[in-house]
Amino acid sequence: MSDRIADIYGTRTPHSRGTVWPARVDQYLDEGVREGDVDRWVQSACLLCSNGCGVDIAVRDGRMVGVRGRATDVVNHGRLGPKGLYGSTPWASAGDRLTRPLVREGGRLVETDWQTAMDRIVHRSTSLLEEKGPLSHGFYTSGQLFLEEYYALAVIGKAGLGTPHMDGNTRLCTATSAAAFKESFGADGQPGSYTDIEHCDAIFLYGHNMPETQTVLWARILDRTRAEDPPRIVCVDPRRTLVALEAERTGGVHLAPRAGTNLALMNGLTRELFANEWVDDAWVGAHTIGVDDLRQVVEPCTPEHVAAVCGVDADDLRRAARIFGESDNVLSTVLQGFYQSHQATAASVAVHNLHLLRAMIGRPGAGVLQMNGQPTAQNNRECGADGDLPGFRNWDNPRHVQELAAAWDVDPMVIPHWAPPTHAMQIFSYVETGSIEFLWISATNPAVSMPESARIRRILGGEQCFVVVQDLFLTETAELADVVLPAAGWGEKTGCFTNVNRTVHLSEKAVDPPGEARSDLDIFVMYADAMGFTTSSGRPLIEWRTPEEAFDAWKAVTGGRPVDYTGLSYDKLRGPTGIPWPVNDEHPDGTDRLYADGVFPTDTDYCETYGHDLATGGTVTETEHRALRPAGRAFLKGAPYTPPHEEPSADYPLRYTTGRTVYHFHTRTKTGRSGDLNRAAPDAWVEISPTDADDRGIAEGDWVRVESPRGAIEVCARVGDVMQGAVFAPFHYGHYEPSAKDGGGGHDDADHRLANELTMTVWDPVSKQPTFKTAACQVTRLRAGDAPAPAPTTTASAPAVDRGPRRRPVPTSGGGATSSTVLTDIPSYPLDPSREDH
Ligand SMILES: Nc1nc2c(c(=O)[nH]1)N[C@H]1C(S)=C(S)[C@@H](COP(=O)(O)OP(=O)(O)OC[C@H]3O[C@@H](n4cnc5c(=O)[nH]c(N)nc54)[C@H](O)[C@@H]3O)O[C@H]1N2
Ligand SMILES: Nc1nc2c(c(=O)[nH]1)N[C@H]1C(S)=C(S)[C@@H](COP(=O)(O)OP(=O)(O)OC[C@H]3O[C@@H](n4cnc5c(=O)[nH]c(N)nc54)[C@H](O)[C@@H]3O)O[C@H]1N2
Ligand code: SF4
Ligand SMILES: [Mo]
Repeated sequence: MSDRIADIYGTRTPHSRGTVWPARVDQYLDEGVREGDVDRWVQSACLLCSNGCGVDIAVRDGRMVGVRGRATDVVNHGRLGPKGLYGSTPWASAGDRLTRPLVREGGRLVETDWQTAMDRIVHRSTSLLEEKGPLSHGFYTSGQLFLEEYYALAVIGKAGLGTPHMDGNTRLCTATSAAAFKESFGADGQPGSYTDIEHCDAIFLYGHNMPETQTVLWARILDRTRAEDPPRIVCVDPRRTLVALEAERTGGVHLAPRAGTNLALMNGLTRELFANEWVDDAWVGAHTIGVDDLRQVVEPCTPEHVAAVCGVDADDLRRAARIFGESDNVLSTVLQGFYQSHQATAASVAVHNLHLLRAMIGRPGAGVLQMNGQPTAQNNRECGADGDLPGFRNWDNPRHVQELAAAWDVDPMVIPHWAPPTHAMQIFSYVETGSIEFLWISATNPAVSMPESARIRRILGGEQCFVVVQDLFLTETAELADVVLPAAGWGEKTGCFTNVNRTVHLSEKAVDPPGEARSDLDIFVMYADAMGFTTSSGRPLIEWRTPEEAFDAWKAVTGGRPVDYTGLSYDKLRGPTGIPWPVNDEHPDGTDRLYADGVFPTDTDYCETYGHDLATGGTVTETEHRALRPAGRAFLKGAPYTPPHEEPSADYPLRYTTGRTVYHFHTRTKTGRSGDLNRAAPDAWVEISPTDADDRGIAEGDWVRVESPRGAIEVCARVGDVMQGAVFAPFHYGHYEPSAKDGGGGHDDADHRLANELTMTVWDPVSKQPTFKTAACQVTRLRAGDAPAPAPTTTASAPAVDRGPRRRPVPTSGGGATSSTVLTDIPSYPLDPSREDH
């Protein structure tokens, strides 16, 4: 029995380079439940981050009572992390689940039946369509539904209504990942594989706190860095995260740039590759376009220049560049420290540039993981409920639109393609100004998660728009809705999802949803039926009724596209492991790594976008694209660094940045209902450097006020390992307060701790991803606290004074987590051990 709150990664299973990561099966069962009590185990994958670990759900008496990692799954080889173990199931039987629809009556939300709730939605929808047309409708969905659900929503929006105003919280999450792929390689699609960890010489983590946000992937890395011949780690993060500690341990480098200066740093690294002749000229000449322009853009960015802009040491930058330049195989991972900054796409594309310049793509150990965050963000991007066209089709290419029109049997003119799809930030502006009057929000909690919270509350709470919210709980957002629909969650419905390295899993229904809650697929189909959407030949637009029928419909539109699912089926996915797409006649067992042949989907007739200018977001036209004759070559694209939208000033002298802790998932609707996790991180805090704390007379645990030009929070201070001048706040804490049973209930001031009160309504010009990582702020001391800040000490949030092992034994009260190591070879995908890349 191990306490996986304190021991986040579990026991090490070190192994040598090039060998298969040993399996270790992690399991959690509710208090009082023993293995023999479990009625059945149901196949699924963990839905608490993009890693998508293979998992079986324990069912007893019709309830989910625990989880067990799947030893045979290529993603996790049996392991689970703290969220997956403790947070996957307790929320499902929480007493405050939504069980009936709610409608607003006389200002209050009251329970009603489905018929009444759906009638209201359909009535508003039809009358707005008649009066104002489809542009009155907006949809804001998620990165946490299933593929089948996104696809249904995409068909409804694009072929039923014909509105371009559809997006997901994926815009806040991985829009930059998709945008960066499209700019460099012509289409979305993760080039790398987790198996690169087993082969690489160095791992660069850019703005990615993997030890807290993909714990199982980090355990996989630790099993290499703690074995012989370890890869060196390079960390790019203004905080001294566990990644930074591992960089120090392995002889790598921790580069701590000032928040908001990523592109300057990347341009410096790129310049070093040119200056030291670490570029593979022959490969670059054959497989890329744009090297001369890139060389020019980065030329001014000497290490000394970068040092001045970013606040890093010039020699540290040189050392990091040398590691990249002299290693045979580098794996790079990128996440929110890059995506949620200004110039997000340019900085993320710069990571691709480094790999392309050194021909480090498509072979074992040399890969890029533009990470996802949410478990099913990838599916939304594939299916197009985020505004993209399904199957990575190009909205600007009439032939691609025609393909969909034929598949759906609708007039191509119904499918919005006359202008770029509307991104989430713009959708909310249209709601604010009244041109969107019907907004349907599913599986996301924007009142907590979108920037500039006061504005979001005003927009959703106003009279100008009819708001539908579809959720498991009465969230901060649902409280503002006109109609609230109770949804079935993970384990209560069947569907597929695809993790960050393209691995598709089937998640089977294990138990019935509570009360009258229904799956999101059923709800969307119910709406389509009630609206009477039909095809050109008069048939119902959506004829499928089951998830599997929806999956088969989806498969049919992926043929011939990069995201090819044609060789997959529910049956195949019931096998030992998830399977990475493309899966087709050519690759019947899936594809571990893309671009092994150095051919990229950039052909003008095939690509997902003609591209953009990275500095301004200006679009490249079809004619311009064709003139470049990309024909399968990747694009090297650069842009000069410009400062963030808001820099420190006399009134707001510090840099405000935000992010996560290992123990909570987003707005805590699930993890806040796990006593184990909640007690490990019960309340908000803010991290400040020892120097900045001293200047303000702030001691550990003191109450402070953190203020930006847009708002303020009052929380306890953790004097921590952030770089001087930076302030870090976790964004998990809205006004939801867990029950006393789960260690909550003590907060009388919960409205003043929401990190997004301070953030800005600004976004990247290419990906349109909003900036959560830079703003200016001031911190002032309010009063002494009565204890250290409620921040974990096991992670990047540890106190600055604590330079020893980071560990706070937080006793787990519930059942327990167990691990058993089975040091046998387990299948790595594809299941052919003779392939040298496994
Ligand atoms: N425990 C947990 N895990 C999660 C989630 C969760 O809520 N909780 N959410 C999932 C989701 S949806 C996502 S998107 C991922 C996010 O995963 P991550 O991106 O790893 O998490 P963040 O904490 O948002 O940001 C990562 C790091 O960016 C750094 N940073 C801040 N500003 C800058 C900057 O200007 N430059 C650089 N280089 N770094 C900067 C922060 O110090 C932070 O350590 O996590 C996924 N996994
Ligand atoms: N300041 C700051 N803000 C941020 C970030 C940051 O780093 N800093 N990160 C951003 C990122 S990357 C992300 S991904 C977002 C996340 O922000 P949100 O998407 O708002 O966060 P969640 O709490 O995951 O919200 C998901 C909602 O869906 C519900 N839900 C779960 N499963 C289902 C289901 O099957 N059906 C339905 N209908 N509902 C379901 C949950 O109860 C929950 O209310 O936050 C963003 N906001
Ligand atoms: S790493 Fe992510 S997918 Fe795996 S168990 Fe943890 S939260 Fe779940
Ligand atoms: Mo995310």
